[in-house]
Amino acid sequence: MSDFEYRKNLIWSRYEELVSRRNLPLEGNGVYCRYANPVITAEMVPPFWKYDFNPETNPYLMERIGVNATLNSGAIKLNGMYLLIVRVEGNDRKSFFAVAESPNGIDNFRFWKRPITMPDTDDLGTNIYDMRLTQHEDGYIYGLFCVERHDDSRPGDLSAATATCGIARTKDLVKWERLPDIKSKSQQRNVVLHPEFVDGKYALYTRPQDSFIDTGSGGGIGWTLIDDITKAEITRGEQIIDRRIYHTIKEVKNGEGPHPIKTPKGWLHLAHGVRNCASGLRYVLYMYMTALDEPWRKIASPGGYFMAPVGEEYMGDVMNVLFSNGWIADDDGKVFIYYASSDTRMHVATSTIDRLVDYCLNTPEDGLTTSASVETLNKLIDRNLEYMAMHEEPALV
Ligand code: BGC
Ligand code: BMA
Repeated sequence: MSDFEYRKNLIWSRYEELVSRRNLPLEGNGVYCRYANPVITAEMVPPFWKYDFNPETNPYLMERIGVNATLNSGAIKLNGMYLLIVRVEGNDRKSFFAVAESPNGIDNFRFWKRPITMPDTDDLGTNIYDMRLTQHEDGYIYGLFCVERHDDSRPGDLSAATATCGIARTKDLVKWERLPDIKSKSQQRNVVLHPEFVDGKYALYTRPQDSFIDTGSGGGIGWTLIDDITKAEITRGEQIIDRRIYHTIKEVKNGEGPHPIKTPKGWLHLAHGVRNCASGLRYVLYMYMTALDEPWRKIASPGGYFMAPVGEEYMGDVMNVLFSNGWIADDDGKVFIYYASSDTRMHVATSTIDRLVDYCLNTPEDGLTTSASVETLNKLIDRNLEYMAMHEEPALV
């Protein structure tokens, strides 16, 4: 066998092994279960996106186009299939969107043949990423994502950039109609479309920020109503519905993850929170709940993070980051939480609506001081000691 044939077999068998391997749940904390393997990695991108398989034009069978990472994916269930709109980042640091599909939501994810060709607006973006998918009651599936451009008002600074919310809609995730970017007086990186009309209008979760990286005076996750989604403009101001707070997991920044899930007890929200430290920004996931009839009114705010990186999740291109912009709630109440670790790979964790509601309603709030935390802890210890004494379990303590 020629070296070319040998390497070709190796490339395909490694790919097949990865895209068809089973994924098994790990023991969890009762709130959710992680899984043994990531669901999508850069190695699971089809080999024909990377190699030229013609021996005449690529005699050494070298990789021609490299893929750096598969991360921050939007998620949706369509026609019984679990679909992720993956942010695929090339070695050139340009991201693009590509759909990967699985029959069960936890393994066997395979990319469709081609990435999405997203139509541009007149003002060409340099990079697009982090799509939130919303199946809206108007009948369209919307994708809202960040469009990054160089900030030409600062010509001397090559790293000066702007973040704007791009918006496109589709019925099948194949053909996309690009709408004008959302007009907003501040920069916007994490905008999410609420799935229902509110007072007959489209509703957005926003994240006002003073500059490209810093949120500055931007107080947290915002809420606003939009008159016309085909010419979206934030004109009513943004009501801050989940604030950043000193010495919490969302001190420096926060942002809505995927759109909230409707439950009989309220809307379940998944978000990311950021706090700084000597080794850089730490991104974790947290949850909150809002009222069913007033999705902007917070009714539960479990303290601390819901998920933070563990083990190899800490490591990757941007260390110490968990980020989520996709989850799927199944009809039977199961929830698939898709999250990326360290801007490198995609994972899944599973839970149920009932467990997540219980988590939100019964996890103590952050009391904002050490004294309050110890007081909260002592209350749990008291209740447990009393319960255990009554039930003759003293040997345990
Ligand atoms: C990157 C994003 C990152 C943002 C802020 C962008 O250039 O592509 O992944 O979140 O900068 O750091
Ligand atoms: C951002 C996000 C993500 C990324 C994170 C960590 O601000 O929007 O794209 O995962 O930083 O780099």
